[in-house]
Amino acid sequence: MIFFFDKSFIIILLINLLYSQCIAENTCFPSGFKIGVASSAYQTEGAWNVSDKGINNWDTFTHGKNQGNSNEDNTGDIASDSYNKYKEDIQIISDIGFDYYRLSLSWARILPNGFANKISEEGVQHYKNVLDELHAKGIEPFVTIYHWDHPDVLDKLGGWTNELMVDYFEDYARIVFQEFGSRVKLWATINEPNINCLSSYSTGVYAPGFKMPGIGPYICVHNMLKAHTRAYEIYDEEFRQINNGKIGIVIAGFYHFSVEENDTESSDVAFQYESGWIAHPIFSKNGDYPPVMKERIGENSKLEGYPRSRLPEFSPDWIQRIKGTSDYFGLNHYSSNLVKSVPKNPITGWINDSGIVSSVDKSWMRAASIWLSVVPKGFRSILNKIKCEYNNPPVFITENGYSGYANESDIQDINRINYFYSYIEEMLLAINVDGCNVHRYTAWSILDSFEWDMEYKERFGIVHVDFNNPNRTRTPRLSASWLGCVLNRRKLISFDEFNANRI
Ligand SMILES: *[C@@H]1O[C@H](CO)[C@@H](O)[C@H](O)[C@H]1NC(C)=O
Ligand SMILES: *[C@@H]1O[C@H](CO)[C@@H](O)[C@H](O)[C@H]1NC(C)=O
Ligand SMILES: *[C@@H]1O[C@H](CO)[C@@H](O)[C@H](O)[C@H]1NC(C)=O
Ligand SMILES: *[C@@H]1O[C@H](CO)[C@@H](O)[C@H](O)[C@H]1NC(C)=O
Ligand SMILES: CC(=O)N[C@H]1CO[C@H](CO)[C@@H](O)[C@@H]1O
Repeated sequence: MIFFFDKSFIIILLINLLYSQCIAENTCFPSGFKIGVASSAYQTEGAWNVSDKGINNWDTFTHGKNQGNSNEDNTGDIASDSYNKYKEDIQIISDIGFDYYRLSLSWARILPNGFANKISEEGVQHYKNVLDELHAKGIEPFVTIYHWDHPDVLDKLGGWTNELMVDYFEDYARIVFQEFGSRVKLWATINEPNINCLSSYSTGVYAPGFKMPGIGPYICVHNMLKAHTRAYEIYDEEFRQINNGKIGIVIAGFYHFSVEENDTESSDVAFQYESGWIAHPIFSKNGDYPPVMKERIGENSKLEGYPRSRLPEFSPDWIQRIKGTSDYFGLNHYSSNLVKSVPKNPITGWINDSGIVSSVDKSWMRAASIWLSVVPKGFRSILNKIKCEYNNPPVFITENGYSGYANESDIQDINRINYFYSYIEEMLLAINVDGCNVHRYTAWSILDSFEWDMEYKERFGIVHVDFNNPNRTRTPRLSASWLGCVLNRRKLISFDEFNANRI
């Protein structure tokens, strides 16, 4: 029994004991689990007209609201000024102790003409500086190639409703891999195609502001799925061997709870119309759009007299090509809702193309954003849905966060800490109890920033930004220091425990 006195054996025993204790308490992250924080280019950078940067879709859209004038109050012209203050931001990220930083690139800063015939040296150099600064601080960059901003000239050509956007995106992606491939090991192609396409081409609250419900969003997602696939293929064929990184897509997903207890269908149908719209073509065994979308949109289109479905069809070749083009499932999850099935009406067909109506439970606490109810248990549910639907793929949580009001002084953001705590707790149950394959967790967002149609009215930052001060002064909120404590201990820590250890 000599081995019993072996030091390393006793250490392993101790580690196992501690590990089983933290599993029992559901406070520990799996070994190798990484925690990061995110932002996006248009929301934070500002510097809309520096050097030879081209005008992008959001410059045009926001300036249009001001009769063509620049105005820092409701545009991203200055935003959080991160273009100029990136070193300060990276220092803050490093001080909190994050493992990685998810940021996006401004297409118009890199390709001012929109096309690949001219690369901006200054634009490329800016991002090399940012990436070098991250590496110098030991922070891993996680780069989103497209987070909703593109050169305005491409919008003049129809934006994402123009199928040639697939080629333009391919050219842009190749340049991005060439320029930054040695500095970046983790890529996301496109952020939330469903939200982007619905807001840009159905409700019209995002650039370019078109209202073409039932048509625009389906074409937009169709082209984005192809563009994503081309970028994935290029990385695979031309860069993976040299750069040895990972590349995937970021998908938005609520969890949808059925209102009626006997309803076994509506939760799944709602999932298919939201996350499944993007995920089914990429992650399912058979590929292509979810069968329920093809059926119901086809039926509605027929009733409406269209000669073909408003949901475009993929050729068998594209179905095969799109399948499997993601090294991880990037999930942006914030909230949940309640859903109910409505039977097909023989004359008007499926309501909302889906046969689903949604609502929220009035008892749920709401953040500043009208769409953001606090429903932590939905996080565990959607992780289990992804596990079951797509055979437990590796999942990276690419966004999760809570919005406060701009008019509230909220440096002591206890609501945000409670949100993070309760959501991370449910994520850990999904991992430690249910066996969901989650590898990363990304808090949204590092800074207060331009919140798209909500401008500066909602604040997601764990760091406050003073937009009335030309210096855009940064002040870390309490949630930044709580997350710092979680990172330091590598353990989910309650607010009380955190508070007791503060001076
Ligand atoms: C850039 O835009 C700002 C307004 O946001 C304006 O004051 C400035 O003159 C512009 N700079 C250049 C180089 O056009
Ligand atoms: C569930 O039960 C309610 C009330 O009995 C009924 O009206 C409804 O049609 C049922 N729904 C389903 C999906 O079976
Ligand atoms: C802040 O604005 C929101 C929405 O306009 C409002 O409901 C809330 O009462 C305001 N809070 C304060 C402290 O003024
Ligand atoms: C902005 O920062 C500069 C340099 O740190 C400082 O001198 C100036 O007072 C600040 N301005 C405001 C309005 O805080
Ligand atoms: C998301 C969406 O389009 N919801 C609509 C579903 O249908 C009902 C009834 O027509 C509308 O009120 C919703 O806006």
